[in-house]
This record gives sequence, structure tokens and C-alpha cells, in this order.
Amino acid sequence: MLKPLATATRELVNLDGLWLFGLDGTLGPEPWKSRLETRLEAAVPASYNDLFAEQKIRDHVGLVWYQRTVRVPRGWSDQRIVLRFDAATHAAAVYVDDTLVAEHVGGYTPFEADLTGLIAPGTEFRLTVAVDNRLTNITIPPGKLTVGADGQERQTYFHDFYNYAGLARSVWLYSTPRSHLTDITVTTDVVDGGTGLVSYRLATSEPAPASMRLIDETGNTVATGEGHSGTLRVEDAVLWRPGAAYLYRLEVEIHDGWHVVDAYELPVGIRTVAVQGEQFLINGEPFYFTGFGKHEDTAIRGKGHDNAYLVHDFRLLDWTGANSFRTSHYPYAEEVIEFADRHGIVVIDETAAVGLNLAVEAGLTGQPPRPTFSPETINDQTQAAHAQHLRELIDRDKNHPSVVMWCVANEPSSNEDGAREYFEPLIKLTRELDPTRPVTTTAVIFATSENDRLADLVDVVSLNRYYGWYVATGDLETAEKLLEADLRGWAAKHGKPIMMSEYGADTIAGLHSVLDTPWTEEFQAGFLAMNHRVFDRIPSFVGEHVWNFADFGTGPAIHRVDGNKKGIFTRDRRPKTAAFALRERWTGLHGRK
Ligand code: GCB
Repeated sequence: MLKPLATATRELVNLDGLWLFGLDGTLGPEPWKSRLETRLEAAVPASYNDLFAEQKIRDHVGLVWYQRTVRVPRGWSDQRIVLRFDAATHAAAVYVDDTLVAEHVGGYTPFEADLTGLIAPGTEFRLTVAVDNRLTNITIPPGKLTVGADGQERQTYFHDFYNYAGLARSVWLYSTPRSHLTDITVTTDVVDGGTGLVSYRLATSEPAPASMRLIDETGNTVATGEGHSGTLRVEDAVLWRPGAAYLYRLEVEIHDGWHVVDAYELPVGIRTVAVQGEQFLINGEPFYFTGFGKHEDTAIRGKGHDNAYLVHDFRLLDWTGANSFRTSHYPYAEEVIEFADRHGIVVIDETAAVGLNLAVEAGLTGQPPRPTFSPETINDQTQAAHAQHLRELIDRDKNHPSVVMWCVANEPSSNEDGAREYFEPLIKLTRELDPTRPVTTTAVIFATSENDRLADLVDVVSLNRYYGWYVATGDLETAEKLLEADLRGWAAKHGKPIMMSEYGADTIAGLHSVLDTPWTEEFQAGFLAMNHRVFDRIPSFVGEHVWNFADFGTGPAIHRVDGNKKGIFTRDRRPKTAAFALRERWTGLHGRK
């Protein structure tokens, strides 16, 4: 699926703005069949939860309805007309006037409906979307529904960020020619000490001759090609490098013999990624990840994409000396990945498979643990949803040079029976879908180098560890010993690159102490410094991602004070003391290895 783009042959209308909004059950039966009977309007893109300052809306479980009218551009009569949602969290049914045109499950990947023939250019139609926020044992991420004493559904989930929902990304109406490009796949390589190879594969709606040219940043054509697959050679290629992005532009056209039928263009970064022994290599050079696990999370918008935060967050990454981040715990808006492409920030692209771990559920709820992998819990249907999600994620993000590794899941219960049977086929699928990028999963604290059953399947061992916080709370001396023993165990067993994909301590901005007092700014800085001392003693260490870039919203919990406070920045992006210490380490660290 190609991202909508205005080109010489394609036009694009953005449908963001204010949409009518209502909770299911307040709107009468079959709400899509007429104008929604509501006074509420919701901003798109935004999660709906925090817009209205109303508990009933914030905590609603089930469907909500969005509606607006859309005018189809008059000039689109001979065109194919497509409606595209960049995401609807977590499932959607889309109606054009009275007709159901699309259904989609999975909250963080795009989907489309072909409206050609259903709507007439120059006219208006009623666009209604039902969005479902429910998570069950067969969704990604999983969750659990129960019925409360009041007869209402209650949602619990096994991850620690608020279950924001709705239309948090852009919605588009766009045109393509009837005969059109449907997909482009690009992979790159570097040979002979500097020649870039750009291999392409095109898919089209019907057979059509194709041609393409690759243009450098100064506008010079550096290679041309023909056909649906092939390889372009770029002598003395300027490589896409971390911190020094360079993007060529691939212009693709299909023809009918005489005319250009469809045109599309794609930024291309020429770079290689590989894992060799205990090293992570970008362009053949060892790369050390500095950065964060992030979230799409801001006040009021929830997970709504916002370009102002995008720009600001990337400036703060730069300010701290971060060269990378992980899209914890779901694929981020494509604008974020494109921005990383343009600004040379390296991305570990994670699926929405967070909480495949019912030991974590037990920890979060105080209930006795249930087996994670069983017919009643995470089962074959969950695995099928996970596989589908992987297909959609890799289809969307495969061409981004910033994406250097896939993270198939966050903290799955990799020490439990059933973990290997569940994950082995998914990791295999990931490699089939994209043979060019390394694969990882992050390991939870209960997964030790002794009992884990997945690390031999992945390329990089990524560990989430909270010694000094959840374990040996406040005792950094003990924490240092535990951490070192833990890391050395993994290093000795696997001989692979190891990175810390999460380490952090909750910190209330403005709370201070001269003692090692958890929740203070000084403790957070001391906690990170302890971790760094240990990392620097492990030769196979390839990176450190602090948990988290910024404070973020969570559901109510006795261990969460207005959200998770492990941010180096507050939710409104003000630095805590540790931000300055990180900046000192990371701006001096590049080139360390
Ligand atoms: C974790 C999770 C992350 C949580 C974090 C925490 O291990 O991966 O989603 O937010 O711990 O702060 O507890």
C-alpha cells in the first residue's frame, strides 16, 4: 500500500478537522444512516478520551462514532477514488452514506476503502466511522473485558500506558489513475567501497511498462531504470548515516506506450544494516544506540499526532545527544518515521504486541498469575492477529532508511511454556517479509538468561531492567551488582549484541534530596549513572534506551501518580536533572566504539 501523495497524476484531500462525535448507545440504532444526533465535536487527529473533560467519555468501553461530510473534487471523474485512514484505534467500521465500505482491526496501521463508483465527483457524501477501543485475548495488544456490578463493560489491559482510542492520525481522500502503481519496495546495499545499489520492485494494478530515475539532493539524476524490478547503481553514493541523513528521490512512472499513466515518488536512503558477532553495524561501522523508549502521548490529544510536538521532540532528542529511539509500544504515525528519515535519527520499529505476559497482569492487578499462552489466553487467534499486524507494519515501513530493526514484541513472557511455539513462526515471518533488517524482542525482568526461550531466535538481545527501582528499590549499590551479574549472564550465553531497551526510575519534577531517595530528580540521575557504569563494563553492549523520553498517561494505579513519571522530560517536555547528565554522557559518547 502506498502512502497517499499528491503527484503529477494523483490528488489528495485531507479530512482532518472537527467531526461530529458520540458514544454508542446515545445515538439511536444504525447511527450511520443519518446525521449523528449529537452536539459533541471531536478533533481529528486526536484520541477522544481527554477532549471533553467527562469521565463517562474518557472511560467509555466499546464503540464511538465519528461523522463528517466530504465533498468529492469535481475533477476526479475518471479517477479511482480512495479513502484512507492512517489509523483507527483499535478497530473500525467505515460507512459512506448507508454503505459499509471498510472494516479494520489493529489500531496503529493504515487501511483504505476504494470508493470508485460509489461516490460521484462534485457531490457530497456522509462519512461515518465506528471506532472500537476494546481489547481482548485475541487482539494486539491484548486485554480483558469484564462486566461490572452496574452491567457495564470494564476494560483491563496488561500494559502501562493509557488505552487512548479514536482517530489519532490523519484521514485522507485521494485519487489515483484507474491503472496505477500499488506498491514499491526498495532495498539498498553498498558495494566496492562506495557504490550504492538501489533494488526496486514495483506492483501495479494491471501490466504496464515502468521507468524510474533516482535524483540526488542537488537535483541531478544519478541513475535510471526500467521494468518492474531491477537494481540501480549509484557511483560514489552519499550514504544515509545516523546524524547525517541523505535522501535520494526515486521517481517512478508507469506508461501506456505514449503517456505517463501514474507517477509516484519515494525518498531513498542508501545504507546497510547488519549484525556481526557482537556488533550492530550501520554502513559497516559499529553503531551504539543512545536514546529512549518513547510514547505518542501529550496532554489533551492523547495519542493524536501533532507536528509541533514532533518537531520539538526531535529537537530534544538532538539536545540530549540521542541518536535513536524505539517506537514503544506500537507503530508511530508515519510522519514520525519520515521525519527520522530526514533528520538521521535511527528507529527501532516496534509492533503493538505489548502485554503478551500475564505475569505482568498479575503484577499490575495483584491477581494470581494465569498462563500466558493457552487456548483461553494468548492463543492461535492472537498469533494470527499478530502476524497480520506484522504484515501491515512491514508493508508500511519497509522503505524507511531510519528503521534499522524490527521489535516483534515488548516484554512477552519468554520464560513460559508456549512462548517459543508462539514466537518462532512470527520471527520467521518477520524475516521473510524483510530479510534486510535485524529482529529483536525486549525481555522482561522475569526472563533471565537461564529461563528465556527466545533470545537464540533474535539478532540483538534487548533487555528491560529496573534494578534500583522495581528490584532493590533505592539501593543502588545492590542494584549495580544485580545488574552486572544479569548482563554478564546474557553476554556469556549468547555472544550477541546486547542493548538496554528500558531502564528508568519514576521521578517527580521538583522533588529533591541529598540522599538516595526514589522519586527525586537526584535519584533518577544517580540511577542512570549506576546503569551506565555497568554498561561500560560489558564489551558486547551496543546501546542504551532510557525509559522514557517524557512522562506519559496511564490508567489509574497505586504506583502511578498522574501517569508514569519515568520521563527525562515532563509531559510538557521540561527537562529533569537527569536530562543534563544524559546530555553530558551522550554528546561525549558518540564514536566511543
Ligand atoms: C516496562 C514496560 C513499560 C513500562 C515500564 C514501567 O517494563 O515495558 O511499558 O512503562 O516498564 O515504567 O513500569
